[in-house]
Amino acid sequence: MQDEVLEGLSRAQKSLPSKYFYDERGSQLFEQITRLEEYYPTRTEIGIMRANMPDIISMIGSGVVLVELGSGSSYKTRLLLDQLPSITAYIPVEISQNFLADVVEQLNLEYPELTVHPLCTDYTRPFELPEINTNFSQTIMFYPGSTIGNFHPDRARRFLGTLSKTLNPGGSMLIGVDLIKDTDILEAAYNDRQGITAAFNKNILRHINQELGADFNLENYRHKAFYNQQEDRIEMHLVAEEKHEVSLAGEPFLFEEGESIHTENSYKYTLKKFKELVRPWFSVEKVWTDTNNYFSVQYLVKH
Ligand code: AVJ
Repeated sequence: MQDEVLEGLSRAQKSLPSKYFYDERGSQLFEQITRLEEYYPTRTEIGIMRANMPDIISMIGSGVVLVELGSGSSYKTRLLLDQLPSITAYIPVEISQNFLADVVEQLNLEYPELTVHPLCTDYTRPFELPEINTNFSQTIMFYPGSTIGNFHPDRARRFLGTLSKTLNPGGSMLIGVDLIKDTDILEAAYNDRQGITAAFNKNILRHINQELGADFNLENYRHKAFYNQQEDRIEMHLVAEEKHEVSLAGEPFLFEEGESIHTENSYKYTLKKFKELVRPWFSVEKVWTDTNNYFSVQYLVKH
């Protein structure tokens, strides 16, 4: 973490990896974001899944191993677990040991029949799935929330390529992908009136203070989020309100007034562009969207 943070803060455009939003407080704040009026992705994705569940279930089939990338405790996971007729095993892949342990405990209580094989790892690096001794028909990866949007498209393509190597041919992926839409709607989703997204953005500095002993003063920064139309992405930044210095690992970092730290990209896609992105590894077998075409849930099959 220290290497990545030092590297990001040493660039001409200072930046921080967005995965460091998610300490305990960050995860709570994100949870609050998902319930905001302005933040359409979560409720739209859930709506798409609920409206198309029979279709989704029939695409997935029975006797599968379900692998979920990231937090496995969500409402969306339960939608699948409740509806899939027979599932051989469920593998939540999650970097936080504590969080993973809670998920497993909770699922064991709620789904006593379900075989859960947790895997504690950073899923953005190559990993191997635990060996399953029971027969299963296919492996299906579940990657909801448009988290894929945090990667630059080139990285997203390489990342999906790495994931596809852990799948057999015919293995599949159920993925949530946020779509390009009116700029006002996009920008409102990342600039909520209650300031929850601003608190979430600033929390990355608190997390770094706590973990690496930096001395960021959160009050020196203001939240900024806007849609970059050339790059098809929402950018989040923390903008220094005045000139100041921050020290981290014995190194000083100078901030000019108005200088920003780029904390997150959230890429938005057209269906066509996403199809081209995955083409080296996956065929898009099915796309479900909402009536506004705000969001998509896609069923990809490895070829
Ligand atoms: C969890 C990465 C999908 O990009 O919309 C929400 C994170 N950032 N509000 C997104 C986020 C600001 C979110 N993802």
